Amino acid sequence: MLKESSLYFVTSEEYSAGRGSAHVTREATAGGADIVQMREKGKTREELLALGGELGTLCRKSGVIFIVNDDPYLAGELGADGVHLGQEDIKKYPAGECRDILGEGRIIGLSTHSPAEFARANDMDLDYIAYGPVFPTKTKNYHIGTGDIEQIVTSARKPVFFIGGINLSNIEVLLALGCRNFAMIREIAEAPDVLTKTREIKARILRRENLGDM
Ligand code: 3NM
Repeated sequence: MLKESSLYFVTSEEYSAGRGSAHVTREATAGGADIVQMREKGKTREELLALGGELGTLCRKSGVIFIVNDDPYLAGELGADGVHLGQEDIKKYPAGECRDILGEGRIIGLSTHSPAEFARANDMDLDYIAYGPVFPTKTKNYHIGTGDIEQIVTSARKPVFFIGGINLSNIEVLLALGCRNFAMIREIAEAPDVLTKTREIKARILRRENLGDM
């Protein structure tokens, strides 16, 4: 289900310029986002169930993978394609337990924030790993830079989604280092024209794929 090169949109109503996440997600999926993660820190479980129902339906209609942040039970209740865990979440819900909760064939992803965390995740029963924040971002008070990325790319045994402060201009640095999968909030959610911006980012990622590994 996960592709060789892909664009992963992470929702955040806080950074959506006054628009709802369902609206922004509809535009992002129309523009070519391959994966959508519902990540809404300020919402109650009830609100997440309502929004998640809406996002799940529109992702299914457009053949987009739908992931729920933090909570495998919520992901299961929503019939999502998978769950994305942070370093604290996975202590509470180890990957095997998530598979029991979610059932066969579901996707489990984990955030990592250093080469050491990445190396541990590389040995776990996960479907993908997120690595970041690569560049400065509003949602974290630090970033880890690009120094270790080549080593991350060459050692990875599953798809790696680079995240944190990525935009249409600095993505060039990551593409040149061999990165193929990218996750973003603000570059997409804050865009005045979400559809066009998503389409531009996706085209840039796929152009890299078409050029091969030269
Ligand atoms: N997780 P933006 S960075 C949600 O490094 C999140 O694990 C990160 O938002 C991590 O694209 C990040 O606006 C924020 O920088 C991504």
